[in-house]
Amino acid sequence: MIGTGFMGAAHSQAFRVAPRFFDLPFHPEMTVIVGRDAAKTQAAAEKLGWAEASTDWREVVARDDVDLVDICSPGDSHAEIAIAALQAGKHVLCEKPLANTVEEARAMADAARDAAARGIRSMVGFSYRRVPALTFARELVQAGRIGEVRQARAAYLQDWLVDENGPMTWRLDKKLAGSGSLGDIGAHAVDAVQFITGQSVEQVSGHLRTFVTERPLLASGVGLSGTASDERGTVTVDDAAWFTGQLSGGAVASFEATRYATGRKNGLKIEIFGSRGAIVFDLEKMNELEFYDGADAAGEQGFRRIFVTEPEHPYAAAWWPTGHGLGYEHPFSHQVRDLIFDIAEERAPSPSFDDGLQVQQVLDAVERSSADSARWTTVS
Ligand code: SOE
Repeated sequence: MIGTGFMGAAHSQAFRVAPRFFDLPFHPEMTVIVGRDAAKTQAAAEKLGWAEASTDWREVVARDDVDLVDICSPGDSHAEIAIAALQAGKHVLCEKPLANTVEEARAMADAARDAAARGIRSMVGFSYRRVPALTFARELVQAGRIGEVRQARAAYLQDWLVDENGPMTWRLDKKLAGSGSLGDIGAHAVDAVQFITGQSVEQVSGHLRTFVTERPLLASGVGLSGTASDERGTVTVDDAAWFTGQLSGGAVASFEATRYATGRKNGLKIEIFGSRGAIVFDLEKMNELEFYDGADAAGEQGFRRIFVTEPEHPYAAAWWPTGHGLGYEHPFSHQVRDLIFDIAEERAPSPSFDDGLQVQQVLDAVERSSADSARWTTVS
């Protein structure tokens, strides 16, 4: 495990828990976690369940007793670590967005394809694909239950940056994070729409905006919960991104991503409208899916709320009795489950690094469009 922060903790939980709920072909052994600070990494190893701690990722990805490397560090380190791990013959799981730039993402996708020829697997961590209600939405749409998809709306809204005196975090530094709301959460919106509809974003018209351009530097602690110093730093990423897109199958889409939507905590709302029905998903109600079936009798039509907690639903049977819902952390376990099966059954995991590259190209097109008065820009 590379990284001891938010995602390092979420992915560690998944490796601890997945084998206890799913019958897996291999049992993951949590060998070593890597961070920059020796004492903090040792504490993280103990807390998160890793046998050892290290501050040297190069030494770790070369170890014979490491088969899988999970990259949860900030985006500026993804490419170097992933490529080294793949070349050392390790399977790789890498957090989204795949990289900070298209060039890095392309190098990673090339390395992943070379490694795949040697039986080495790689996956990018768009975990929300594995929220049961979202996976189920894709099943309905792909089975033609809403007919031909014409319109998609996706808004990923959070509010954790609303306080303009909240201290800087690495997520506000373009060098470390690549972009702001766009890559951190807009990437999820893009991936989810493409995953559900099976159509890819081909053209975009985008706007990016930074509301708070300077913040106090961090004196101690981590991120926004840390304490602010008297010195100030410059925010170099977007605070909000909004864009429209044309999809490969002829549908149109709109996307919003912001960490300034006061009152919205972790709302990823996705609406897909087709010629015969519609679906609505909201991450703040992640065990539910709304489904409008145009095949219902005329006087009985309306959105029905499906509680996606039944054994018939994706992943749900492994967990709790019917009706007992799941939370933010469960999709990470589903990710681990699927990756381990892919490795054991010698299958290409999904989403692949090529999928991660394609999302990166969408993000890049939005940035180019925004810099050019929102001109229609081809994803390339
Ligand atoms: C991870 O999947 C992730 O995108 C984080 O990187 C975001 O910061 C979080 O808000 C949503 O989940």
